[in-house]
Amino acid sequence: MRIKSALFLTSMERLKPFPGQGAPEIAMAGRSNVGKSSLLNRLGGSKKLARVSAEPGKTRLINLYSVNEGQFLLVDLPGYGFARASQAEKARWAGMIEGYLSGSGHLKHVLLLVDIRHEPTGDDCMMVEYLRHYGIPFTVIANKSDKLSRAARNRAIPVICRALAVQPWQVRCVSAETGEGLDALLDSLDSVLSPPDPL
Ligand SMILES: Nc1nc2c(ncn2[C@@H]2O[C@H](COP(=O)(O)OP(=O)(O)OP(=O)(O)O)[C@@H](O)[C@H]2O)c(=O)[nH]1
Ligand SMILES: [Mg+2]
Repeated sequence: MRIKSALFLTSMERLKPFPGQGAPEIAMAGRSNVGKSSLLNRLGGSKKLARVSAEPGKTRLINLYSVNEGQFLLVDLPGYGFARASQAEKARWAGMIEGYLSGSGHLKHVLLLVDIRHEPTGDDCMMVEYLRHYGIPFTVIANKSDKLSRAARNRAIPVICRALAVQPWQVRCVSAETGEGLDALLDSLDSVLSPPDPL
């Protein structure tokens, strides 16, 4: 698939009805600073769609973007595991993320981003358990592949698979910085958005 247009639709602290609701949704989840907003900008073809920052904790609301004039919505979620946040803030974020994931009737798939250089954390494992519990299909996106050599990537993927109890085919190596792996990721979204008819 090709993304021809992506437009900011709305921001919300908790799920509520919004204009444009009803299109299939693909959400980006992951720890703070793994590159969710960067990936969204890269996919949408504009650095100005979502705010990116070297400081963790940049995205603090659920941000929705309409792709290809409503073909589907990309949802940029606040990052979890932000060490400097207060307990109250962490609880508020968890409520926001869980409220969205469990409450959206239109969520088709979650792109669960991790930083390819780091072993997934307990928070990542909890997110995977949560997605499994609610039966939400997901793909693990190992972002920042530009930071590692090919040999180091090949060592990193099994570590990610083991930590999250996923198979290698459930992990995609990408770089929001260079665009590597994104054409294949977009192609895989075709089948997410229009699953084959049952036999
Ligand atoms: N080298 C490299 N840097 C990246 C890549 N993706 C993101 N970054 C950098 O990582 C930092 C965090 O990126 P964001 O997109 O703001 O991360 P986020 O996951 O949205 O963070 P929160 O909004 O805090 O949850 C920024 O400095 C980005 O430039 C990548 O593929 N390669
Ligand atoms: Mg962000």
